[in-house]
Order: sequence, then structure tokens, then C-alpha cells
Amino acid sequence: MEKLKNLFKAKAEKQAAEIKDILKEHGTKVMGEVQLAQAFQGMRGITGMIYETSLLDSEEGIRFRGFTIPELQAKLPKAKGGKEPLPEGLFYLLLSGELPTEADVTELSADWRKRSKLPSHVLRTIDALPLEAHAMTQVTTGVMALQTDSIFAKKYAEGVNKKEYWSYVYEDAMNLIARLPEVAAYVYRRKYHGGKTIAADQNLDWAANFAHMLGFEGEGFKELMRLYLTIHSDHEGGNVSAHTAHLVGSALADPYLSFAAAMNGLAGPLHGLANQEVIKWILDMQKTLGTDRPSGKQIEEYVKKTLADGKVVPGYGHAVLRKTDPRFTAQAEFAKKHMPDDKLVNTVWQIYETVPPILQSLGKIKNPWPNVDAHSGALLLHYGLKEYEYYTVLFGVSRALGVLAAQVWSRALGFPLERPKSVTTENVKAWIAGKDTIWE
Ligand code: CMX
Repeated sequence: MEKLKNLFKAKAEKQAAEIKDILKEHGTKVMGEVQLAQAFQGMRGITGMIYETSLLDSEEGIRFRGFTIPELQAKLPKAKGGKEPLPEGLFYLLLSGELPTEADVTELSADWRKRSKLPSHVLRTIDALPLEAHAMTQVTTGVMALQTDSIFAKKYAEGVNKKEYWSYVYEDAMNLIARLPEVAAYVYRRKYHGGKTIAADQNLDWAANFAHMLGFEGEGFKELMRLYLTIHSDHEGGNVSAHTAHLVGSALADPYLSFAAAMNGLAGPLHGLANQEVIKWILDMQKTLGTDRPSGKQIEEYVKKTLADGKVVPGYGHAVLRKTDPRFTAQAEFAKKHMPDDKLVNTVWQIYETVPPILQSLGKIKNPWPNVDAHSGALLLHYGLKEYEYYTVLFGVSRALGVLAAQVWSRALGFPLERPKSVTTENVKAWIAGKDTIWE
């Protein structure tokens, strides 16, 4: 895929020169201020990093290189007969900032197919884990095993000019994205289907081939995967997985190490694992209530019990968003088109009617609206992917597109080691008492 690499090089060189000029003239300009509460409470709202591939608006939601999800659905190339965007196109856009043609996407699909073969020790490494190991643990172990193939790590060890870092990170990113569905599908078939793996179909696009290797042949599921793997890819730079990849990569850890670190963050229940928690929570609710069509009133009681038990309502709330997540809306639109009568989907919609006013009434939750994870499980279950411990892996496969494209940019722009300042509560108390000015 020389065209994309050359296009990226031209764009990155231009942008690196622009950044040099910006910093020369405006480097001391103040972007904001940090309040004590922000330092103690998860650094919300502190603008402190540059992340090129997407930008999140708290009211409007995510834009990928300036495009909303409905715009991507309209403008990105599709599979023959398909209506959803191909994730290859989204990756091309994230990396180059330009919308790809159909030919660009076909070429990228073919390029990833060529790169997709796994070294044999990767599967053996996964096989060393017990079957009960969580699917995220197994996949991330596979990613770590793939790291032996890192071109960046090899070139760095040989002693390479820092101007060339991005080129090797690009190769690693492309190889890792190409191989990730193979690793992820292997884990699925190993954990849930007695190890009966399904060989790749060289004629399929990246998402459809992943669906095929998982064992899902219907066009509906393939379309869902194309949409799913597109919309979960990127959510600007501060979320746990993207920020982890950015931080770890800043130490010049190669893309495999950085992405594995990101996957470990994604496996937390307040981040990506929330997609499994949502379905678990709904299925528990159905069991407790003895119905698969709970009424609004019944859901309300169950939500109140969840809160009274000191638990979060999974799939609701967000650290940045203050409206319904457009990724939730995109999935709801998909469901309206493909499965409007599905009982579980209807329960998800009923929960959407019921939960926000309850969370709002507590007065402390900043965003009572659903996030991306509130809807995805119901769609997967509709097509028969019932093993919800696997859901976060799908999120992770998609997230690779965003965080790896961003990492190529970070190395091309020469971003340094990330190292913010921390203080202790003792420092803070002394500062409040006027006895310490350590960080001023
Ligand atoms: N249910 C119950 N309580 C919630 C809540 C929810 N869905 N969302 C927020 N709260 C609580 C917080 O736990 C916090 O409580 P305390 O003050 O007692 O500690 C309070 O409301 C204020 O939190 P906030 O400022 O509104 O939210 P944060 O930015 O701190 O946290 C998030 C954001 C996503 C972690 C939180 O909303 C949450 O836990 N949601 C449920 C888990 C979830 O769906 N995560 C997935 C997010 C999307 C993704 O990354 O995939």
C-alpha cells in the first residue's frame, strides 16, 4: 500500500513543519487552567495532549477527521450490495485525513490480507492459557506474542534515525491490524467452539472475513461488523485505551506493546468491558423479573435496586459526552432497519426511555444518557453471538484502527516522552496553607 504510505508521509511532513511554526510563535500561549478538583478527579476536561485522528464534542459526539457517523455512512466506500462503511476506508481516512476511493479501499483490503499470516508460536502461546481465561486476556496475550515480529523494535535495536521511526511504526500498525482478526477469531473458536477454527476467506473484506472466521456467514452480521468496527475505532485521545496507547508509545514501546497496554485498559468495566456488563445486567434483570419483556415500571425498580446496591448502571454515563452517544444512535438505527421486533432490542429501547430521568434525579451524574456500550450486545445476540465475555474483544479489534493510526502520527510528528507532573496531597495541603509553592 505504497500510495497510502506516501500520502501519509507528505501530509505528516507538512504538518510537522506547521507545528514547528505554531510552537515558535505561540508556544507559550495558555490553553486552560487546572483546578484542584480536576487533579483529584480523573483529570476531566484538562486539555493536555494532541491526538490527530478524531475529536469529541460533548454535545454532538465524535467526529472522525471532521466527519460524523452518518456522514461516514454516506461517504465511505461500501462492500458490494452493502450499506455500511468498510472499516478499511475509515482507517485510510484516520491516517491520511482524506476520504478514500473504492479502489483505495480494495487495495488496502488486499494489503491487509497479504500481511495477515500469524507466526506459529502465537497460537501456541494462547494455547498455554486455560480456556476459562477471559477472552480479552487471551487476545492480549496473542498480541504480546505477535510482538516478536515488531519491525520497529528490530530497527530501533539496530540503531535507526529517529526521522524514520514512523515508517516502521506504520509497518507494525498495518501488520497488527491485518493479524488481529486472526488472533481474535482463534480465541473465539478456541474458547467457545472446541478449537474448530475456520480458515480466512481471501475474497472478503476485513470485517466480513472476521465475521466468517468467527463462524457467522449471514450478510446481516457482516454488515453489523462493518458498522461496529468502524464506529468503535476512535474517540479522541483522552479515553483510557487511546491514552494508554499514546502514553506507552511515547516511551518508544512498539505498536504491539502499546496496543496490548491499551487493550488492558479497555478490559476495565468502566471502559470497554461495559459492553459485556450491559448484557449481563439485562439478562440478570430478565431472570430476576421472570420476563423477557420488562415494563418501564419493572425496569425502574431494577435500576433503583442496582443503584441502592452501590453499583453503576452499565452503558450509561460518560466522562465527556453530555448527550446520547451518536454511536448508540447509529446502532439503534441499524436495529430499526434489521430487527425492529427483536425482544432484547426493544428492552434496550425501553431502558433508554426509563434510565435517564432516574439518573438525572440523583443530581450527581453528569451524563444520564446511554453510551456506545448500551446497545451493542443486543445486536450481537440477535445474530447468535451470545458469549458476552467476548464482546470487548470486538471493541478492541476496532480500537486498533484508531490508536494505531494515531501512533503513526505521533512518531511522524516526533512527539516526545509523555510525562505530566504529579503532586501529593501533602503538597496540596501545604500549598493551601501558603507554605508550599512547589508546582507554581
Ligand atoms: N450509574 C450509576 N452511577 C453513575 C453512573 C451510572 N451509569 N455514571 C456515573 N455515575 C456516578 C459516578 O460513579 C460518580 O459517583 P460518586 O460521586 O459516588 O463517585 C458520579 O455519578 C459522578 O460521575 P460522573 O462525573 O457523572 O461520571 P465520570 O466521568 O466519573 O465517569 C463513567 C464516567 C463512564 C465511568 C461512568 O458514567 C460510569 O461508570 N458508567 C457506567 C459504566 C459504563 O457504561 N462505562 C462505559 C463508558 C464508555 C466506554 O468507555 O466504553
